[in-house]
Amino acid sequence: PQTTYLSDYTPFGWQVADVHLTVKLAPKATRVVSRIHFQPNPNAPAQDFFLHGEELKLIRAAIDGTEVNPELTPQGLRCDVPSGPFLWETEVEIAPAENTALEGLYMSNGMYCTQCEAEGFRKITYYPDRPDVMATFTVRIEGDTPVKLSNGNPTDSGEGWAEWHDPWPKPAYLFALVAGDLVNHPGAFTTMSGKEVELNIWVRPGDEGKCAFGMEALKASMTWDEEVYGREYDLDIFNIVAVDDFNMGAMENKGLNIFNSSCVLASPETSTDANFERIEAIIAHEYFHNWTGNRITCRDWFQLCLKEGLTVYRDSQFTSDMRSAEVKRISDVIDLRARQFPEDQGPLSHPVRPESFQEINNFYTATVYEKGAEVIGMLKRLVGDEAYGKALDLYFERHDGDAATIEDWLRVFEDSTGRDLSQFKRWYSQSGTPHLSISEDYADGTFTLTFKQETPPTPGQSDKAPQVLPIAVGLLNPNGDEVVPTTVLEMTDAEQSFSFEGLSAKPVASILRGFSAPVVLDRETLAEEKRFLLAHDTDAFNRWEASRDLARGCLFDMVTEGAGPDMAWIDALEQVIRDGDLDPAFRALMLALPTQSELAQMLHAKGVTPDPDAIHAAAETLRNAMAERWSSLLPELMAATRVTEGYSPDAKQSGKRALGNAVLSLQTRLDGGKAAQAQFDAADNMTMQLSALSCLISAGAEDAALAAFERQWKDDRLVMDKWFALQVAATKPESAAPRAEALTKRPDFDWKNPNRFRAVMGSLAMNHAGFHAKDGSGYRLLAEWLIKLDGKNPQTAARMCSVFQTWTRYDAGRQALMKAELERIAAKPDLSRDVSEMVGRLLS
Ligand code: HT7
Ligand code: ZN
Repeated sequence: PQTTYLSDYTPFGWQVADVHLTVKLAPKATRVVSRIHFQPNPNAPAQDFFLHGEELKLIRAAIDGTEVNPELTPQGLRCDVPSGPFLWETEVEIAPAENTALEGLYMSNGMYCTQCEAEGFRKITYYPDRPDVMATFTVRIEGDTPVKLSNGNPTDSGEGWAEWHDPWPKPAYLFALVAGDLVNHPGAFTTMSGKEVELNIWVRPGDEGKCAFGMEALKASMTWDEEVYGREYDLDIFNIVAVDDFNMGAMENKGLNIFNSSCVLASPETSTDANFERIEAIIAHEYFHNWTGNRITCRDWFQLCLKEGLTVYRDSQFTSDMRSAEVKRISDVIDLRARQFPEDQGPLSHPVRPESFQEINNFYTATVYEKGAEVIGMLKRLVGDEAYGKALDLYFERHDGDAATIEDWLRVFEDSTGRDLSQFKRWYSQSGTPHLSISEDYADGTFTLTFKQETPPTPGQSDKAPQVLPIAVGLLNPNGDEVVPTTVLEMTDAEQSFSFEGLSAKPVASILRGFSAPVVLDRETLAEEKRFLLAHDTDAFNRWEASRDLARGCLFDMVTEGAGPDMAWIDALEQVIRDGDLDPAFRALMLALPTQSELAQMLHAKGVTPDPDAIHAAAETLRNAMAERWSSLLPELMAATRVTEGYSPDAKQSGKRALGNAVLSLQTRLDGGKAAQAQFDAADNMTMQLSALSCLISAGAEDAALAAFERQWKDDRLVMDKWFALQVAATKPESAAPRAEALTKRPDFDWKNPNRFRAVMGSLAMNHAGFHAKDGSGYRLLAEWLIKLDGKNPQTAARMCSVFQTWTRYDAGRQALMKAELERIAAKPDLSRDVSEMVGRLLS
C-alpha cells in the first residue's frame, strides 16, 4: 500500500468554481451526473489532471460538451484538459445497496445515506477528493422516496425530485445526501442577528418520540456557540438525520448532520443518563464543527486535529457549562487515560499531527481527538482566558473560508499574544506521553519544587525534546488551609525548579491541578499525604486523583505482595462519600476503582508483568472489603439518593442515580442481588433498569432479569445493543468469551451493523480478564470476527484492531497467543488497506 506524507503536500492544479450533481437514486444502479467548472490554480505547480474515483462505473465523460476518454485506474482517472477554464461532466453508476463498507453512498434499512469523510466522495463520483478543494454545490435528487435531503438550503422540488443549494464553499468530505421514508421532529431557532432557522431531526417512523432531547441539545448548542464564541449559524435550515448503520458517532456535513441513531435518539425508558449526556455532547460537537471544521476546514488530512482537537475542546467546554465542570474534567481524564495513554505508549503511538499514513481512516484516534483537545486546553491555560478569546476571534476573522494548517492556528496565537510558540508546537509533532517527576525541598520558609520531564521513545521517534508544560500547583498548610492558590508554572526545560517564599511551615503541594497537562506524574508521595489531599484539597480533580492514587497503590500491593485492602484509604474515602454537601456525581466517581486495564498499564510501567486474573481478583477483594466496611452506610446512601420527582436526565438527577447505582453495585456483594432485583422490578427508566441488570450479571443472578429485559425490549434495536453488550462486559472473566460466542450465534446478531458488532466484540475487549483469558479464547474469537468483518466493513474492523495495542505488555504465553492472532489476520487474502496498516503497525 502507498504511504502519504505530510511533507509531500502539493496544492491541486485547478480550482473548482461550482459543482452541480444530479443523483438518480436506485438501490443497485444509482446514476450520478456531475457538472463541474474547473479553472487553473495559479498557486499550484504543473501536474496531470487526476480525479479520484473508486468503485465507479464510468458511463460518460465530457469536457466543454465534447466526449472524452480518460485513462482509468483503480484510484481514479487521468485526462488531458484545456489550459484555461473548462466544464467537466461525467455520468457514473454505483450500487448503494451493495455498499457494506458504509462509506460513500449506501443504504441503511431502505434509506439512502452518505458518509464522505475522509475519502468517501470518490465512491460517489470522480472528483478532486481532498479537503483543500472547496466549492459551492447544487444537488438535484431524483427518486421515489418521500424525503430527499442534501446540504445547504432547499431551492425547489416537485414530484420525484428535490433540489438543494449550498452557498458556502466546502470540501467534498462535507457533502451529504439522505433519501428515505423519514419523519421529522421539527424545531426553530432565532439567531443572535434575528435570522430564523428551521431545525429538523429526521428519523424512521416509530422513532419520533425519541427526538425531543436532541432538539433541545441542538438549540442549547446554537445558543452556547453564539454566547461563548460569537459564532452564528449561517443557513436557513439545519437538518439532523438518524441512521442505524453508521461507522462512527456522527458526521458534521454542512447543514445536514448525519448521526448514528445511538447518538441522537433518546427517551427515559430506553436511554441511560450516560446516553443522554453523550448525545448532548455529540450534537454539540457536530454543530460546533460548522465553524471549526466547515467554515474553516483542514488543508490536508494531516491537519485533522485542527478541526477535531478544537471541536472536542469546545464540546467539553459546553458540557462543563451545562453540567459540572469538575465532574466533566475527571471523566475526561479517565477517558484519556483509558484510550489515549495506551495508544501513545504502544505500537500505535503517533503525533497529534501525524506525518504519514496509509489509510487516513486509521487516524481518527484518541490522540488526534482527545490529546488534540488537551493541547488546546494547555494553550488556553498558558495564554489565559482573555487572550484565548482574542486569538479565537482572530482565527475566525483571518481564516474564514480557508483550508488551514496547524501553523496558521499557532500563528494566530503568536500574533495576538506576542508569544513564541515554536517550542509549544512540539505537542503537535512529538508523540508519546511525557513523564513528570518531582522532588521537594523546604528550608527557611521557601518551598522549592523541582520537576524533571522525560518522554519515552515511541515508534519512529527515539529522542524527545522537552515540551512546554503548564503545571497548575496549589499549596496547603498542615491545617489543610490553602496558602498558595492555584498558580500555573510554565515548565520549558528538561529539569526546572520553582520556589514559593514566605511560608511558615512546610506545605503540602497539590500538583497538576485539574490535570493541567497530559502527562504521567511519577510522584513518590506518602500515603498519609495523599489522604491529607483527599480530605483537604480544594481542587476537585486532585482530590479525586489522591484517592485514585491510593486505590492504585493498594491494588499494586495486593497484586504484587499479596497485601490486604488498604483500610485507611477506605476509611478516608468514607468521609467523602458521606459528605452530603458534595455533588453526588463527584462522589460516584470517587467510588469507582481504576480499571483493570489501567492497573495492567501501571504494573507494566513499574516493571511487573501484569496478570489479568490476579488484577481481577485483587479488584474483587477490594470491592468486597469496601462493601463490608460500609455495610450499614450503603442502605442509608441508597435511600438518600432516591429520586422522587419525574425523570430528568439533568446533572442533578443523574448525579444522584450515579451515586445510588455505584452504591447498589457494592450492596449486591452483600445481598447477592436482592436490592438489584428489587430495583430492576421497579425501574421506570433505563438508567435504573440497566444498572440493576449489570449488578445481577456480576452476581451471577441474572437469568430471569435477562429474559424479562429481552421480552420487554426485543423490538428496540438500540436497547437490545445494551442487552448484548452488558452480558459480555459485566460477566465473570471465564464466561466472557463463551458468552460472546453464544451471542454471535443468535439470529439477531446482525454483525454487519457496527453498533451490534461493537456491542459484542467491543464488550469482550472491555472485559479485561475475560479478553485476556489464558487459553486465548478471547483473542481467537475476536480475530475470527475481525477477519470476517474486514471483508464487509474494513473501517470498523480496523478501528477494533486497536484492542490488541497493549499486547506486548503481557506474559510470554499471552503475547504469543495475541501475536499469532495478529499474524492470522495479516495473512488473510485480500486484507483491506485499513486492517493491513493497523496490524502492520501492531506487529512492528
Ligand atoms: N468528523 C467526523 C469524523 C469521521 C466519521 C464520522 C462518521 C463515519 C465515518 C467517519 N470518518 C470520520 C466525526 C466527528 O469527529 O465529528
Ligand atoms: Zn469531530
